[in-house]
This record gives sequence, C-alpha cells and structure tokens, in this order.
Amino acid sequence: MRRALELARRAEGDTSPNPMVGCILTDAEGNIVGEGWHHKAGQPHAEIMALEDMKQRHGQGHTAYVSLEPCSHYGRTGPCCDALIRAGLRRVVAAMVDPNPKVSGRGLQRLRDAGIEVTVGVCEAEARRLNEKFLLWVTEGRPFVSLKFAETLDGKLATRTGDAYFVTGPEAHRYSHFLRRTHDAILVGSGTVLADDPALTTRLVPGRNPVRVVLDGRARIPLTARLLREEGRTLVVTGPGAAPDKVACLRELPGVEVLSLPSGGPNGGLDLQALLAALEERGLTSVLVEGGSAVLGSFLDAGLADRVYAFVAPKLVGGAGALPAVGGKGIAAMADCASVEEMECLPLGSDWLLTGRVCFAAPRASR
Ligand code: AOF
Ligand code: ZN
Repeated sequence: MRRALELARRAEGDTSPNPMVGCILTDAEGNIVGEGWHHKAGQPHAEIMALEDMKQRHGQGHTAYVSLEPCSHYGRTGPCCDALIRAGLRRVVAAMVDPNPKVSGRGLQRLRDAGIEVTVGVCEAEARRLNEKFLLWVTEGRPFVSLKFAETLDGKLATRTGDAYFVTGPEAHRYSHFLRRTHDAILVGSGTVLADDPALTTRLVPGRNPVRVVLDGRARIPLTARLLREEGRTLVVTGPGAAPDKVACLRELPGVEVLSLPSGGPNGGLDLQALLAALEERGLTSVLVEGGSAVLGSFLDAGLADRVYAFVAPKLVGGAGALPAVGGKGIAAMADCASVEEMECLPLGSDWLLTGRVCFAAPRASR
C-alpha cells in the first residue's frame, strides 16, 4: 500500500478535481505484476493503468492494492470495480472508502458480491492526508483552505518599517511555489498587490499556474499589476465600495474575471463564505491564502482554515509595530484558540516549515 501511495503522489498537483490514486497488482506469490496511478482528471483511473501495465507484462494478478476504493460509477471513465472483476482478481485491499456520494462503499460491495475478498483501512491515515483537499471538498462542498505565511521566529511578517525582503531563503521560496501548484487557487489581498506586486505564478517549479484570486473590496489594484498580466486566470473580488468605471476596466483585461461580493459584516471585510461558494462554483477545490496579515486574520476569524503552512526563519526583528504573521480581530480567551494538529516539521535550508491541520474549538460566531 505504501508503494501505491507513492505512485499516487507522482501526480500531485495534476489530478484536481479528482483525487490522487495509486494501484499495484500482485500475483499469487506476492510479486508485483502491474503498477499504475491516476495522472489527470478525465484520464484512466489508477486501476485501469495498473491492469494495462499487467497486460504488457503478461502477468496474472491475484491481489490489487488501491489507495482509494475502486469506483462503481460511470463518470469520465467506466467503473474500476468491474474492470478488476473482469481481470480475475481474487482480493482487493483499499486504504479507504471513497466518500464521493457516487461511490461511497458501492465499489467495495460490488467486489464482495462478485466473491472477491475485500480489506479496507490499510494505511488509511496516510491516504487521508494525501487526499485531504479532495476529501474535504467532496464531503463539505467547499474548497479546502490553507493559510500560508513566512515569519521570523518572533512571529513577524516584516520589520517595523515594513521591510519583508527576504524573511526566508531560496529553499523555502521554491517550496512555496510547489505548494501553489498543489492548490487550485492562490489568494492575496490588495494590500499585498500594492506593496509587493507579486506575479503569483509557479515559475520555480514545472506545471500549471493555479487561478489567482485578489481580495480587492474597493478595486484599488493598478491595471498594470503583474498578476493581471501573467499567463492563466485571475479573479478580482470586489465589494460594494468599488468604483464602477475601475471595475469595467478590470473586466476588459484578458483572463481577468471580476466578482462582486457583499460585505461580510460590520467591519467591512468581504463575505468569505460567499467567496468560497463562488470558488466552488468555478470548480476550484482548494485555495492557498498567502496574505497579507489582515487577509490571513480574516480567514482565521471566520473559522475558515483547514491547514496552516508556517515558514519560520531563524531571525528576530522585534517591534510592537512590526506586522504579525496573522492579524485580524483575533480571540479574547486562550481557551478559544484554534489548535493545530498532526504537526509536521520540514527543514528547508536554514528555515523550517511547520504545517498541521487547523481545528476550531467552537463555532467562531460565539467568540
Ligand atoms: C478510482 N480510481 O484512480 C480515481 C478515482 O470523473 P471520473 O470518472 O474520473 O471519476 C472521478 C471520481 O472517481 C472521483 O471523484 C473519485 O470519487 C473517483 N476517483 N477512483 O477508482 C482512481 N481517480
Ligand atoms: Zn475508477
């Protein structure tokens, strides 16, 4: 199963809105006779790729190890459980049930009904971690939200003068481009565009550019901003205070879409629930929120965060006026804090990446 998971990960960043899935087939003696993984939505599933590989090798499979329940539906491709039955497999080991309502146990049931021995739950935690974005999107119907920032050891995004060049080193920078590639959308606030003019591309790693999203309630970003000009799509999200003639100019730019949202509450921020619903409508299953401080804070305040990626540089800048990594309103009592679970720590040059799942103690509205 570890090998199946390893194969699945080869397509990281390429399969959305589908999950990453890997499959290996072994013969009666336990030798591998076929391997495959799902490359891209619309292309054959992992099981079909592994069966094809087995045919080339003239093998006969006995057991299939799959990192997700084989599907039972007619989607862009035919049902994998039927293909495994036809190929004469005797046993199927799946890491987890596919929560997609079109499948959700029906694939495993079809296999059992055909007399195949079925085992579920092998390396389930790893399989869930691998496909956490797909799993949340398919069960909750909204994009998975990752909060990302680069901070000093004392939690600052910049010095007291606003100097943020460079908090972390080249390895962390490169890794952040890889993170962009593994999300369907990247989001920043207009303050970040005005201060840094980021391109928001994945130019340091191969592969596609995710959709760029700018929260720009008052339509303040210049028409010459780099992220409006780069290859790919940009979504500019404006609010009730945006000047209509500026909005009209933005709409004229190729690859740019303007989305008008209502304000989310008394302090004038945009309605983030409505924003996520709009991203979901556009088929986006995950969003990487990259800042700045206020935007990260507004997602945390709204209780809309599923994972945090904190790049931490071994530096101290101090200063009560230096921007904290996460701003917003914050909470009053420590007992109400969001906890970060399943923590992982990755050294990147002289910096560290700390990441984990964000868990909220209680609905944010009650704070
Ligand atoms: C599998 N093996 O390799 C994958 C599965 O649109 P389709 O036909 O490609 O179906 C996509 C759904 O199939 C997806 O939402 C998920 O439930 C399942 N993905 N299943 O047996 C695979 N990628
Ligand atoms: Zn399938």
